[in-house]
Amino acid sequence: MRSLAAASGGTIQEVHVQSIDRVDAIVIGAGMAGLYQLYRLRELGLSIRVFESGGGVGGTWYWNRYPGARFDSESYSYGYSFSEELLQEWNWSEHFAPQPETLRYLNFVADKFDLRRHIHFDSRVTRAIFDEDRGSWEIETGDGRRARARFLITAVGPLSAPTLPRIEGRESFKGESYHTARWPHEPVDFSGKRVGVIGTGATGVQVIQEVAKTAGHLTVFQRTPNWCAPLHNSPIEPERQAEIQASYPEIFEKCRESHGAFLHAADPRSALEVSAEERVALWERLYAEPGFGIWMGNFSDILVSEEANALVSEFMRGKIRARVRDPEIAEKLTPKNHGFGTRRVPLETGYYEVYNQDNVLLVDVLEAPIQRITPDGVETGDATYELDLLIHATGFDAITGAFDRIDIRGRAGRTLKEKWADGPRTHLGLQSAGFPNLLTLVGPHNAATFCNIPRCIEQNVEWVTELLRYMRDHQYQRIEPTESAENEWTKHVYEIAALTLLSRTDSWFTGVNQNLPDKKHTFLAYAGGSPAYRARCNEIAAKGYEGFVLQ
Ligand code: NA7
Repeated sequence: MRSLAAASGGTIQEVHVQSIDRVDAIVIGAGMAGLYQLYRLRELGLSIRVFESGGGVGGTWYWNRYPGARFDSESYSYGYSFSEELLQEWNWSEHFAPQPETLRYLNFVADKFDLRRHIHFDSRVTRAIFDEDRGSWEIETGDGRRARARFLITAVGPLSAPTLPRIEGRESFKGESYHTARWPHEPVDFSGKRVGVIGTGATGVQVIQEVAKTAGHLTVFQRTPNWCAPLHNSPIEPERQAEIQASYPEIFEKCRESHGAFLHAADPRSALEVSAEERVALWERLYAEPGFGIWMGNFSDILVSEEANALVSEFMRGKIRARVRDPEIAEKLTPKNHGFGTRRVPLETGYYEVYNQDNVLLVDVLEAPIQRITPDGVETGDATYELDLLIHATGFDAITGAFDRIDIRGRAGRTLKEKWADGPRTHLGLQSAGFPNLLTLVGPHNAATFCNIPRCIEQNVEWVTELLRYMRDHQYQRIEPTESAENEWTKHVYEIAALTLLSRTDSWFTGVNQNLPDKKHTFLAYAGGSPAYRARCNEIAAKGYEGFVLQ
């Protein structure tokens, strides 16, 4: 294999349009997964080229620059764990860091490990074709680059393909208008403006509570209310910083043992086996604690038993009523069609209190659906809302969307989009039959999709790296799962999902996005938990990659 620099005749920027770079592995995406995969494969001695559609590293943290964007994971449980030096060098300023800090962190990582020189920025991969004769992948990008490699590794992110609302007249709005995941790099000023926000998912909640601070007037267009819980963020004091830096092994061990790789492990008891007083005591404690404890550290059956779930939902309903002054608004903010935790729980800081402000109006678009967007604002069935600025916090074509936006063709020219039209089919969420040497980090049906993502990213990347090492050592050129292993894994994913209330609730986990009427409703994540997933991946590797054909 020729090296990157040799293949391009100099620096990466000098690569000529249409020249084909030949490397060992192509990675799509320079977010958390892509950067770490690049680091590991380079360490293995492979030549790698990364293609990134953004103008810099960071993925999610590059794109999602909207005001209020921040971690819902404890900062120190979110950073990479692979480098002790990095852990000791980097100080998080807050327990739940804001987006600019995370982006700075990822830039720091890219510089520290000298990763940038392998990355093409502003370069979106549009096609990836498997060449059966050569046994390699060839990709093309929107900016006219071509590259060929034996391995194609996607690090495209589960929530990276934004979706705008399917509402008549959307393009006609004459004020400023942004999707939260395509936020401008320059600051946006809300002061004195009439701002509208469509969407009340985890993103909407973060942006609403921030915009409400300065907007002249804010109108929130809510379709489905979500069960939100307090984040309880705070700065990290110097003494705490020292403690954190001394206890990284314990922090990561705790994450490794918990279902979602968070610092919050479920209480093993059933909510139904304890007294009402004990239940409420735990819930009050979790509600008062920072982070996802109320979701991840709750009784073990709140996401599997309707009865347990109804109890915790009632507790959360009480909290909304206590925080929102107007009982009618409190009622509108209370979810009716799903129980607590069955969709992604938005963490908030004063979100409910926003609706006590005089400059904020909640419009329930279930009651009066949005009819159209006009040059001046939004029209619902019964009113017109004039706006200067409209924010779409309308989510993503989750988990499979970023794959569908690339024309990926495997053996016999079959597209991945066609193959996954009725739902993804994979082995371990890492490979799909008919697509040799394509490895999908944080892909559908991979535990990383329901996880404190960096923890699962590290597991995915390390597994892939060991696979490529194994293949090199044993002189294998090609890997592909068997149909039967794929069928078995897919069946397992659905069986596990069926045990949980998540699979019975419309959300991005189940592929429901009303702006994508053709998207198949199925279960896209893996709900069996990261410890079980990791054990299965390790077992398969230990058996010489059982369920995969190596040639
Ligand atoms: P989500 O959770 O998919 O939320 C999107 C929101 O936008 C949700 O409230 C939707 O209501 C709403 N939406 C979308 N289209 C419309 C239209 N046409 N009219 C009214 N309301 C609409 O995306 P987020 O970005 O908030 O969060 C995604 C993940 O990113 C999050 O879970 C974190 O893990 C990070 P609906 O629920 O469909 O009624």
